[in-house]
Amino acid sequence: MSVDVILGLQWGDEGKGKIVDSLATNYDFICRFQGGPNAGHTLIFDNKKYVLHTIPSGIFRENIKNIIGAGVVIDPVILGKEIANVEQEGVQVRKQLQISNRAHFILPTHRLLDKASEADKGKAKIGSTLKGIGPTYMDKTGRNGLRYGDLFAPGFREKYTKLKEKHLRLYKMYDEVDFDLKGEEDRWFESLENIKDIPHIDAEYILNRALKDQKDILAEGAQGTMLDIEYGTYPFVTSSNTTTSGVCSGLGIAPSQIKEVIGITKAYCTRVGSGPFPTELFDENGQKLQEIGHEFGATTGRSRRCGWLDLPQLNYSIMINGVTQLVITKLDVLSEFDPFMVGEEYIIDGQKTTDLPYDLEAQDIEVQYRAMEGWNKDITGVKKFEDLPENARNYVELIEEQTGVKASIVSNGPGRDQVIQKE
Ligand code: 2SA
Ligand code: MG
Repeated sequence: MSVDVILGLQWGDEGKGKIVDSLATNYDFICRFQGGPNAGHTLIFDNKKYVLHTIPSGIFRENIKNIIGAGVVIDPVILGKEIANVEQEGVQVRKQLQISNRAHFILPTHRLLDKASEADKGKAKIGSTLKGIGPTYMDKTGRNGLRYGDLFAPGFREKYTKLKEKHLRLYKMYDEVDFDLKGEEDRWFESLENIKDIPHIDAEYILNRALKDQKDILAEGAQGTMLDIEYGTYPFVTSSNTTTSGVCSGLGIAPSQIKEVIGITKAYCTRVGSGPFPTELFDENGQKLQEIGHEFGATTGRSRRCGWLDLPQLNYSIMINGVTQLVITKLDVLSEFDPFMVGEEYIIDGQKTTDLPYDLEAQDIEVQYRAMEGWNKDITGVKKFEDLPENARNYVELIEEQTGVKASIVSNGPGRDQVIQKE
């Protein structure tokens, strides 16, 4: 019937996986539309933790089809491992998962180039996850890529070799990095055999026909708005469109099909990798947020930089995505802060503004904060919005007021059931 979107409004790790999992039963299809195994979507239920990188977060719900769309890039080694892990839990992956013929492959040499390019940048490195994301999207837009559907057509090996050889010529530009190409290639081809029987589909037809048949689709974003190739903090971004527009190109559906855009924001901010972050904290509060919030990369284990919520940044993301409802996650992490802060305005060259400059990094930004009273109380067991302490409710209402968007869900812990429906 329509497509709803869930995406991150910050720099990723807003808790999208958990929210997708908890809303999944309302949908017939859950689809990833961009990014690749640089994503780490964490789901916790039955006292177990699962991290998904390429597979959509609806995979643990029966009777839901999970689709990896055209805009996604796939590393067969990582996908093969994910499939094995999920299968161990009794999920019938081969029935529930389908892959677009148009999705591009990450080759071992894409990862080699990612590593060499980051090393070459030295201090100016992006802080990439080293999963080969940038080089793969470069080959896609450069019209050299290898697609999932190619695996089932003649000449796959030849196409692979041609692309690999091009990569090795490019690699000569860089200083050598440590990389076992032979071993990586062997694993890559072995893994192809493991994933080959996942149905490969023309996802654009499947999804558009499903919409005609009154089915509901949820598009699951990866990374966050500030990592969008167009509107993020360029060049410290990922290489895909992480925003609502990426849903249309990444799944082959029209903008008119999109109904709800559910924007996920943490109650504070984090960023992993390099690049500007106006409300970043370098004091004990930053460390405390990191510890209490367990702020470590789900894919690389890197520690995440932490700071207060940034309203100009949040409003920018809401604007770019056309957010219709907010989900505020990790509110429980703030229970131990009194007071805590929220960034309200920037001062750039002596001028107050709530607009994000196009090059956040080039500007000397001073953030004006509002102090918020804490609630000093564990809220992880709260089930109803009315039962939250007054100051916690005040904070949620302040965010709603300052953004003009209502919060539909507040999340107060990592578990599947730790979600408070608000409206
Ligand atoms: P890349 O690998 O080329 O996409 O990296 C480019 C920038 O994008 C950032 N990035 C991310 N930021 C937050 N979370 C991501 N996923 C993992 C997670 C990351 C991890 O869920 O924790 O485990 O470290 C993600 N993926 C990419 C990246 O840090 C670069 O700044
Ligand atoms: Mg993550």
